[in-house]
Amino acid sequence: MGKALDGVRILDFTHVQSGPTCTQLLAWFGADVIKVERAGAGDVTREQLRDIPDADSLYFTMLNGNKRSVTLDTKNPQGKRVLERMIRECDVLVENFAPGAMERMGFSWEHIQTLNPRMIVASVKGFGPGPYEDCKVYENVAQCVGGAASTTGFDDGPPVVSGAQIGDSGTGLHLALGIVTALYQRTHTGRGQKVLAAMQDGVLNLCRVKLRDQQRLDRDGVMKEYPQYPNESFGDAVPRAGNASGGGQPGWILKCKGWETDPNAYIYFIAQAPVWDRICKLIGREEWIDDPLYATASARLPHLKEIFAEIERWTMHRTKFEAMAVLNRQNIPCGPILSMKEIAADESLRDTGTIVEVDHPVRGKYLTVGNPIKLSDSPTEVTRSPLLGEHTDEVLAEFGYSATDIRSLRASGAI
Ligand code: CAO
Repeated sequence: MGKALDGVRILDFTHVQSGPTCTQLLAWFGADVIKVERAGAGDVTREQLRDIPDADSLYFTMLNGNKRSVTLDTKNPQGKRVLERMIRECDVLVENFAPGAMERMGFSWEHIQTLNPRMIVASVKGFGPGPYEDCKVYENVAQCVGGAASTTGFDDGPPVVSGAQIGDSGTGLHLALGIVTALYQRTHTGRGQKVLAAMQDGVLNLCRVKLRDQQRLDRDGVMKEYPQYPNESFGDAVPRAGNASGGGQPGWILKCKGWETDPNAYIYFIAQAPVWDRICKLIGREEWIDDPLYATASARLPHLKEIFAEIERWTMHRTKFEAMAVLNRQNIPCGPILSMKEIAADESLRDTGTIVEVDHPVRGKYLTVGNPIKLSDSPTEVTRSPLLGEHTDEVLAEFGYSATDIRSLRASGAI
């Protein structure tokens, strides 16, 4: 069966996490992703957080599946000529170097355009144009400058960053959408274009409900679904909301049986208005169904702490999975707090290809997260990440280099 991006050739200059997430997705959709790395070193994550000596780390292997690896010194004059030939014949160049690195290498947007006007040049940067555009940025910096950290955590504690890599992987997703959109536009215009996904912008996009709340706070001085209401005062910026829901249905994390020893014996419980009567019956508080202090969603807002404490008296006597089963039978939205250990063992995630076991010639078997986006006509087969320079000869031959050319390039240090 064909793949959605069959025939799309991508020159992948990405490293660390944000860019590699993007190109891995495009590879899963069928693009030929040629990862260009520095000879002898490669993507720095190959050796970061290593768990097996001399084997590419899980950090690298889980972000670079389905790609081919070429080593090329793009600062070597012969290496530059190889890169120019590759640019002429590829569709997309993706990079997430520090600002200015492509220009310092001699590959500005203008130069790339003269080589190949159809080329799409896609970049992740920390910031868009403005006072910080020259700054290097990593995941947690992005979470802080995009508004996520100031709105995450509890009111009486410091800002908190999320375990979800919304700065890196989130921006990689945004970039991937920009690339496929530009590829589509090129089918009408014949022209390439620049695609920029700034990490600050990507995080803010994922935090848009908090900018919604800032404007509500500016207008009303209070937000009634926040845990600060009605007992504590609000400042002038959106406060940290603990585990409150970011939407219109109140929610909270509640203890389940075993919470004293198991850090993940909890469930997220949503007190959804349409099932309020079922919640009341389940926890033995039928009188709340008609009590004007509890009967409507707005009447309940000042009592959310008390309501969730009462529901927790029910959940504490069930495991999170027992609670999940009972609540779902009643159509009450909820979700157990799953640990990574539980997720790794989840059979249904393996059945759908969301968790995949891959075999690697040096490290052996490892688990990775497969393609979270399922296309009915473009199935994903997850394959292992490449060894450093594994495909240099193969790829250069495809770009017209003979065995003699490749030997001489190797002798010059270009590859
Ligand atoms: N041949 C020759 N040189 C190469 C090369 C190759 N194949 N591949 C990379 N290089 C060079 C680059 O040209 C650059 O050289 P100069 O500094 O002389 O221009 C150099 O390697 C290092 O690139 P870098 O500055 O991007 O790397 P860094 O480790 O100093 O910074 C990072 C890393 C991530 C902070 C920075 O790349 C960045 O801010 N990127 C944009 C934002 C981003 O994606 N952040 C997410 C990172 S994941 O948390």
